Amino acid sequence: MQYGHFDLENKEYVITNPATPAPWANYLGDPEYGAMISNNAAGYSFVKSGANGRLSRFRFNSEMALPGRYIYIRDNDNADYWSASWQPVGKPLDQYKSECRHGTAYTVISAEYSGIKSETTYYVPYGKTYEVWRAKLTNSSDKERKLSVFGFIEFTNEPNYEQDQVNLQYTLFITRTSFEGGNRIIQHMNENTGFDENGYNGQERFFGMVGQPVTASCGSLSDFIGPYRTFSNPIAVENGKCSNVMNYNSNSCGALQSDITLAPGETKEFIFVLGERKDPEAAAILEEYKAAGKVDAEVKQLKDYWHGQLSNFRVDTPSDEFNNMINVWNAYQCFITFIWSRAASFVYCGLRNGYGYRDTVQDIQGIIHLDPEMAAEKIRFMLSAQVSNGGGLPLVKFDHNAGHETCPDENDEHSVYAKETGHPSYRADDALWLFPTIVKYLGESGNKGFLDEVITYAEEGGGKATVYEHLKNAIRFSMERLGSHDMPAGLHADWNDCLRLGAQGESTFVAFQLYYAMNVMRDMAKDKNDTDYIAYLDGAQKKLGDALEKCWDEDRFIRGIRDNGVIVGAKKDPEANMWLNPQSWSVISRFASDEQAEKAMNSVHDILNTPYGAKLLEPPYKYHHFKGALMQVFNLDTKENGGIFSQSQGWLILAESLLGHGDRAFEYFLESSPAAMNDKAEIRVMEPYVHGQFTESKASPYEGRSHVHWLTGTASTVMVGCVEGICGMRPDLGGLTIAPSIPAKWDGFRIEKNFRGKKLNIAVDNSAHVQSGVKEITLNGEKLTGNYVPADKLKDVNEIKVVLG
Ligand code: IFM
Repeated sequence: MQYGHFDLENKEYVITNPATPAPWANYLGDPEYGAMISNNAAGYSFVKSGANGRLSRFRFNSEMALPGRYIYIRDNDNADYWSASWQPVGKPLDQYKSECRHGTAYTVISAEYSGIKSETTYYVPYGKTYEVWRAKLTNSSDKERKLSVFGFIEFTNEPNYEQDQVNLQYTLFITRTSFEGGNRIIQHMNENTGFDENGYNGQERFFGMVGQPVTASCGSLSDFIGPYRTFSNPIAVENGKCSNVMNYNSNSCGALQSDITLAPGETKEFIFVLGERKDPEAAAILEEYKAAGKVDAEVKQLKDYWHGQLSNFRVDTPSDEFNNMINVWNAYQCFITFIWSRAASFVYCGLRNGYGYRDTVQDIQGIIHLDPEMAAEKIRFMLSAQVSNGGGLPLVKFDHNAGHETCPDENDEHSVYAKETGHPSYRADDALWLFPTIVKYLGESGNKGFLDEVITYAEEGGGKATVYEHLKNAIRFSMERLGSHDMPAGLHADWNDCLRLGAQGESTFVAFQLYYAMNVMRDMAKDKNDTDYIAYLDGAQKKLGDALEKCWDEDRFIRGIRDNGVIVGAKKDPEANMWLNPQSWSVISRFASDEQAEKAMNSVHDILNTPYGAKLLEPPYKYHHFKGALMQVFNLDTKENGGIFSQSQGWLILAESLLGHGDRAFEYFLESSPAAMNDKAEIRVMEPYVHGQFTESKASPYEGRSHVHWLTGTASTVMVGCVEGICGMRPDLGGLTIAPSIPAKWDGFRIEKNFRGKKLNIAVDNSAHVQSGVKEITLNGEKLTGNYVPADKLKDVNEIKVVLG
């Protein structure tokens, strides 16, 4: 079943049936002010931190009415009322028509009911720390209409999410609201805690309106909603009268009522603004919105910014799914994960007040082809969260202070760091993610000097070092923690949070990552003429390779070796005998021989593949788990216990592409692509325009259902799989290798790419109908050797013709 469609031209997803199987969300705002909104205007906002800056409420894990940015409309001639989004009032859909356009950092919800059209645009102005809802109401009937319009938001009583939820004996007694200046509710919080230089005390939030006069207001949640009622039938709306009651020692809200008359065909505009500001500033902000055209100009500014970012890489392929995801939604999601990490969504409650090391370093990869310098800033930040022993801080606090942090003492649950973050020890893989990320940045930017930048280590007394030395240290971290089979120890976990191989147990996934890192470092060392280090790497990598060779088990690589020497993922094992990641990473790391690569990837296809992507392992753990196989807690074929872990699909796409298997690479793209589920939305449930963390697989009665929307590493791995893999765009310091791996049935495709300030128009001709293999490349009419475009041959605008065959 289909609830909407992609509008590629406008970079929007358009929901035409509002009764979606779950709230389908969009992100507004930036790190200073975050806001999420569903297709029915549910959602919440926060200032800077989802944990400590919560401005408006949300009910997580709720099947019931959700708080949101609601606008109610009441017909004062017959007392009928509805909302400008289908929910929360939820009028019958044969009478209520609506359309939601989720765009890049804005959402527009239009509706028509009872001869009244409404169109509400929600956004956070670029670079601002408040949000705007602009509602236009039009009388599409042929008689004059008398309406009351109510804007409504449920405030938190306390910016700390947890306190607001649980410490009610405190939080209920620290706020009061007041109505000020004829157009705004001010929520005062802790107001007796001292006066600032302007004579204002405590913290203040505002919810104001311009455009139409405020007839009445309400700052008390219970007065607005009324006892035994919900957002779907607030007493104030039902009665057509906000009570003008403000809260004191109770829950607060912002509700503003405006009574208007609309002549046939007439349109009136309401602009609601919500934010955290002291009253005089709130008044001044509202004043600005009296200027005609301000909202349209701000929305245009947002579109220009985001569309500009997305236009740095554009594909035009025979696949609408590919075009929509790579040009718009996967790209936008990559920016959102880059900005918000795992901080706040409809699933993440915002309590994780920091960046996961591995997650963030991987997230960066998803935007490098779109904005390498934005990526570089975050890479520097993450390098400053690397400890001088080479490991990454498992959780990097949002207020990270490089050179002054505590760090995990291995396996000491009582260390200061463990107490502060809940993470007792290092992960085996964290700092190894720096290699693919930095190598991609160097290639995209051409900024070789980056390796010589000096960056402070995380911990007190850790000193500083060049990026090149940081990377050497990351390798040292793994090399100093080898198990008895000469492979990196699994430590507290590797990429798989649920796999605890132990301080002596060993992980083949990390071993492949280390093998990859050594390849990257060798290239860098050659460039620096660091001959001693090259010799060291040659020896270390040979030994690691010998160890990995022993991990080959007929047609697959094992997943690891436990502390007690027992193999995890042996072919003979009754459960979990086949794991996805070691197979794809054996190829990505360039370790696997051609024969191993073919066999391993065929095993993946035969054993793990499903209509919705490849499972993480098979069979799931049921009877034969061991203590460190934490995934056993999950239902079968769910999450790490045999679910289709979406992040791993990106590596699979990349691995098949590197092997030149365009058909397989694209098969995996399509199986796991949200866009490909657009007409099966009732199965996927989650938004058909964003990736999730995982999809339930065969053993689940809900095979194909996806979970944990938006904030997931899937965004970046799939993006990399598609850009580097399927599109074959592989830049390095000297230029660009072009090696597409596409479905043989494609006649060709086009790419527009901005590369180091130059424009590349790339046309790939596949009239030979092959899956990969470049026969010829011409750059601005000149035939090149091989499939490499040297950067120094590029003009400002370049026509690149690629012939496959
Ligand atoms: O790799 C992890 C990630 O850090 C958090 N989500 C789950 C992944 C797999 O366990």
